[in-house]
Amino acid sequence: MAHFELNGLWQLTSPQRPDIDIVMTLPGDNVSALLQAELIPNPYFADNEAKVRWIEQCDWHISRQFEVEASVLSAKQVWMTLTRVDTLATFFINDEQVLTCSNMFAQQRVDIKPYLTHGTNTIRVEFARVDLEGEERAKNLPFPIPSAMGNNQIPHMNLIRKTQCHSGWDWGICLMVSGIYDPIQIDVVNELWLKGFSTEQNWQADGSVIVDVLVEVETENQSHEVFVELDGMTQSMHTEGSGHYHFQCHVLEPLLWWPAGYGEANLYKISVSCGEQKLSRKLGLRQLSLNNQADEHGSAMEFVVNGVPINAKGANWIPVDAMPGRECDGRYRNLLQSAVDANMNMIRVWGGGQYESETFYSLCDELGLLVWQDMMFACSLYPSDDAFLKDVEQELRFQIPRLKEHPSIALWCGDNEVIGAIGWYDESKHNKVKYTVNYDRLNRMVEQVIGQQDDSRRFWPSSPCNGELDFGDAWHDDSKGDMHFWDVWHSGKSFNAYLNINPRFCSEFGFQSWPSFAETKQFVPEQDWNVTSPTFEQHQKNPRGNSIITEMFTRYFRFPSGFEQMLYLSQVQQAVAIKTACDHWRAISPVCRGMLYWQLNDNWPVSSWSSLEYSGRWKQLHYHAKRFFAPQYLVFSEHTGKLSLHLLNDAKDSVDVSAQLHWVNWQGEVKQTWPLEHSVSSDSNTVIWQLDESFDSSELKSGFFYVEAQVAQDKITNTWFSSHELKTLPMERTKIEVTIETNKVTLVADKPAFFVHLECDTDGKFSDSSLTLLANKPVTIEFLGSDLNAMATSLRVYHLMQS
Ligand code: BMA
Repeated sequence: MAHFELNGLWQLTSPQRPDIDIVMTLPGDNVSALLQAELIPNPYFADNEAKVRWIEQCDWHISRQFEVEASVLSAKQVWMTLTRVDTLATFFINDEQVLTCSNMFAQQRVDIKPYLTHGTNTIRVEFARVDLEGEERAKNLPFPIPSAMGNNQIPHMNLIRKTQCHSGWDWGICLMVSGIYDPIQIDVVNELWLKGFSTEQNWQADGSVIVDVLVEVETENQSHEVFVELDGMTQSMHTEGSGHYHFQCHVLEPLLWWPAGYGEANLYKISVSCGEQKLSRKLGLRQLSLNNQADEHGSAMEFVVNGVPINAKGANWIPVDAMPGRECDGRYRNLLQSAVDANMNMIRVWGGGQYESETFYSLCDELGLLVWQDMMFACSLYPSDDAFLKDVEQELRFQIPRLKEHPSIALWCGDNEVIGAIGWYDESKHNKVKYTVNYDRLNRMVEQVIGQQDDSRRFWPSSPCNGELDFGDAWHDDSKGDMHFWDVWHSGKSFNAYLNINPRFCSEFGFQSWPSFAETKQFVPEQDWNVTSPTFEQHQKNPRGNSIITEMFTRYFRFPSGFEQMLYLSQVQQAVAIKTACDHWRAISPVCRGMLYWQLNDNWPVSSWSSLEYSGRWKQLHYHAKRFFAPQYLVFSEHTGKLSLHLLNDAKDSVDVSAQLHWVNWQGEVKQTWPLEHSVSSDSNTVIWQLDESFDSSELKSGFFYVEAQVAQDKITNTWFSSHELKTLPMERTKIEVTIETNKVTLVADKPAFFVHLECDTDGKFSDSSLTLLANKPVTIEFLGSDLNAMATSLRVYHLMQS
């Protein structure tokens, strides 16, 4: 069986723009192609977004030629397989219509043999306007289905199965891209086609696992020998004709797959072969369940892997790039590696984006990142008529079997915030019963179809959600289910609001920052280096965003002295906000078993809630996350009424920790030290110190607590201030001496310095940053990048008192 792909160079044209005839690379998108051909300015630079919006008002055609040999024409069938076709696309081969696509998330397969001729063939794809189709569909609805116009700049996107944030979001540029983002696969089938295989794990009481393998073969009734290879064992079977063939492989002592921080993410290679055809994949052997048992606090929301309850720590994921043609393997790896480097073990694939590429899930498998997988619905209401349900069912019948093979997938979640959205729109607010039934028709179908494809994982109706058929307020009810807590950012409450809730699992909470100065230089012309400039306002999609950041400065900090310091301080503020939440929720462990902040990444350079900038650069929050998500962590908390130091150990083994707690005044004198030696068991939360009466609490404003500990290779530190209002604390002015030797940067401060942050204009992160420096205690930080010279010449060291 021959196999080829129709990737590479195509021609891009538009009937509305006869002047355009350029090259477009597949997999790829039309906007990237126009940019590459220099027909548009970079949409990510300055306020260029508006200058490229004409693209969405055109139809786009792509075409190429390919050669077909006689052997292809004599084959039984020639199958073309399409995935991630964005979105309303009609395919023609040699001017004959072959198929139409209208769901970016579905797979299409068609036998193209009847359309092929010997020699040169032409394939053409015509992409139609999604906005017009949306309007058409809206006219034919039995009742209005409101869409997320606060986020989307184009109405009725909810009626079309396309990545919802393509038309903009409260962090997203509106680029109504078209294109094809996976290779176009052509399979030339003769008498045999090894179509695919799926696996199921049946765990035995003795800890072994029987892997059931179902192999799909299509053949002209000949008999064949099929082989399945796993863990050094090979099974074979004689097959007669087309069908599904069942194999069983018994793995007696499985090396388990563990999430990051709990053990190795062991993977086995499994291969299925028949004749010359071979399919392989990686398999992770693990048991996973979701515990929702009622308890004294409400009911649990706890993932259990291989019998071990997991403290899920991580962030929400949005698409890598608003121009999907730029989503290359290297960028996926870089972002996901950064997640693991910050001690994350769970990523939520958010419903306004896309079912991700194979690259994404394979990396999560490899890195030990659990995946909370939303279905692709977000913040809008959605139809429940037969045509729409059928459309969605088709996508699930492709996506679920594909994704369920990945050990990283932990949960199927129905949507993002669609239950909540029933209460947001006038139409539905005033007719809740009708819209709730409408919601449930779609949600129920999604649940049923998922259940038919995979009964090994739980279905969770929505995020946030208090539980099955519970349409309560999961933005505020912290007793059950997963919560989205937005009272601080969107409702303007103080950081203390994080301390007033004890969520069982917080799957969204976030705080924005501006991009770093290094990032800013990449997309903001110098005359716009000002937070109210046209560029900055164009790159802030949350209408009150810049005001919230600035207003919060006035609550907590002394006002920054200029543009660069404003950028820096916005990232301090973001880190403090999210750390406040995570520190508290870790201190109440195991009540809270999950925290996924909004959001990990950016899909273009923008002011947002992300901890990684568009370039992949770590914001200060990301350095803090590395500390506050560490499996072993020391955290200060007052939730018991007394200032306490908790030692957290999330790992499944016990650990010995030897820590030093210091009380230090602003001048830098260490006034008191408590040596703390502890051996703590697995999955534990232990109070190892409390502030007692011997300490004069009226002194608390005269300094800060600083704790440091060594656990194996890792250093844990934490700093405690008596107030979030850092502006009220009489910190001293500090001078920091910086010396650079090759990739090592040594910092010495003459007084304590806080949020000491290193930034440079070249790629690469630092081994630590946004940290506390004690007086006259040198700290050496490594630069983890390649261009040492560029680092040394552009290095800037920021700290709080300098801002
Ligand atoms: C959440 C998300 C996104 C949004 C974010 C910030 O609720 O689901 O829709 O970007 O809030 O507002």
